[in-house]
Amino acid sequence: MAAIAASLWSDFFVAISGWGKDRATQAEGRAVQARALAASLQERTEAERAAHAAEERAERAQKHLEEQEQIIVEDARRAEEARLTIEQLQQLAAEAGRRAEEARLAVERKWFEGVCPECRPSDEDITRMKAQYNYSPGFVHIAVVGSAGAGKSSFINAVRGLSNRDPGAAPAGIVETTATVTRYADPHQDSRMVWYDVPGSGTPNVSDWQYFNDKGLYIFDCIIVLTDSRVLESDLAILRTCEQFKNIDAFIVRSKSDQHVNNMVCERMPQGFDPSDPDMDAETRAHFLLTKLEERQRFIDETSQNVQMHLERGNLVPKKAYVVCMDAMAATVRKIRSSKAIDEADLLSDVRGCVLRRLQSGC
Ligand SMILES: Nc1nc2c(ncn2[C@@H]2O[C@H](COP(=O)(O)OP(=O)(O)OP(=O)(O)O)[C@@H](O)[C@H]2O)c(=O)[nH]1
Ligand SMILES: [Mg+2]
Repeated sequence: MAAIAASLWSDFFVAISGWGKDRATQAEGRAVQARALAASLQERTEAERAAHAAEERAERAQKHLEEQEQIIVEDARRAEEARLTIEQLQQLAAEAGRRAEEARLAVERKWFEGVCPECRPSDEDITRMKAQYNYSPGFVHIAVVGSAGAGKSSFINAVRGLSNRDPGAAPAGIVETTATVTRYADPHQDSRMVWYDVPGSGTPNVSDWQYFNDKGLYIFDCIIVLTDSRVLESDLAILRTCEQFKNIDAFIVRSKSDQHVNNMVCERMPQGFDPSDPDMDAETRAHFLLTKLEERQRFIDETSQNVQMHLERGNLVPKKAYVVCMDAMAATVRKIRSSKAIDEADLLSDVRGCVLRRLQSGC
C-alpha cells in the first residue's frame, strides 16, 4: 500500500514536474513571443516616429516652397509694376521731348517768316543740316566764314588757344586748305562753344541766299564774317541773310591786322627799311615806332569807316568792325598781353556775352 502510494506520489510528482516543465516552456515561449512583439512594437513605433518626422519635414519643405513661390510671384509683380512705371516715364519724356521739338520748330518757323519764301529752309532741310553738322542742343554753334585765305582756320585755332602748328589745329596756309565745313570743339573747360570752319564764300555769281542755304548757315547760332583786305559783296550777302533770319548773331571781323599795319608802316619808311634790322640806330627806331603807332590808328579808323560805308550802302544795320590778328587773339585767349592786340579782348567778350544770352534763353 505504501509502495503503491509511493509509486502514485512518484507518478504524481513526475506528472507534476512534467506539467511544470511544459508550463515553464510555454511561459518561456510566450515570453519570447512577448519580447518579439515588444521588439516589433518598438520598431513600428520608431518607424512611425520616423515617418511622422519625415511627414513634418515634407510639410515644412512644402510650406517653404509655397512661401518662396509667393515671394517670386510678389517680386514678379513688383518688377512688372516697375517696368510699367519706367514705360510711363519714358512715354512722358518722349512726349515732353516731342513737345519741346515742336515748340522749337514753331519758334524757328516764326524766325524764318520774314525770310523770302524761295530761300526759306524747310523743316527737313533744318533737321538734315543739323544732323550733318552734329548740332548739339545746349551748345552755341559759331560758324567762321569769309573768302579763301581770309584767315578763318588761323582765327579758329587762335580762339581755341592754339597756334597753326599745334597738334589738333585746323590746317592753315597760303594755298587753299579748307575744302569742307569742319567742326572744332572748344577746348576750354565747361565751354559751350563749338566752332565751324566754313570755306567757299566769295564765289562770284552766287545769289545772296544761295551760298547761305547751300552751306546750311541758317542752323548756326552765331556767324563771324572774317574779311582780309576789303569787305566783299559776298561778306555783305551773308550779313544781309543773317539779318533776315533774325535768330543769328552776326559779327564782322577784319583779320591779319599785324600784317596790314606792318605793310602800311613799311610804305611810309625809307626804301629798303628792315623792321627786324638789329643794327637799327636809335633815331630810325624812334621814327619807326611813332610811324607804327600812327599807322595802327589809321588802320583801325579806316577799317571802321570802310565797314560802316559798306553796311550803309548795302542797307544793313550798322555794326562794330573788330580788328584782330591771330597772334594777339591766341595771346588774349591765354590771358597774355600782346603789343599787337587791338579788338581781340572786345570780340571775345562780345562773343561770350552772346553765347551766355543764347544759353540763358535756351538757345
Ligand atoms: N600775319 C598774319 N597772317 C595770318 C593771320 N591769319 C592768317 N594768316 C595767314 O594767312 C594765310 C591763310 O590763313 P588760313 O587760316 O589758312 O586762311 P583760311 O581762310 O582758312 O583759308 P582757306 O581755308 O584756304 O579758305 C596763312 O598763311 C596764315 O598764316 C594773321 O592774323 N596775321
Ligand atoms: Mg582754312
